[in-house]
Amino acid sequence: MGLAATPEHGGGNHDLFWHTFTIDRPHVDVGVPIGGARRVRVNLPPGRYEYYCRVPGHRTAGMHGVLVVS
Ligand SMILES: [Cu+2]
Repeated sequence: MGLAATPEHGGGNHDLFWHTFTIDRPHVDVGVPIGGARRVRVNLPPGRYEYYCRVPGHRTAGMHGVLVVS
């Protein structure tokens, strides 16, 4: 199945720093520049995938979540 996910916490990146949309397994790692947005298409089997921003400090600041594919 196809799944389109927009990285960076739901919209364009309006912060003063870049972010990433990262999943460890399977490996997904998309950088989101300042003022930009990226769209990534990945094929994932049903399950739960933890995603996060790998910029130091961002994950602990709350930039993470769970992607559920059904
Ligand atoms: Cu971030």
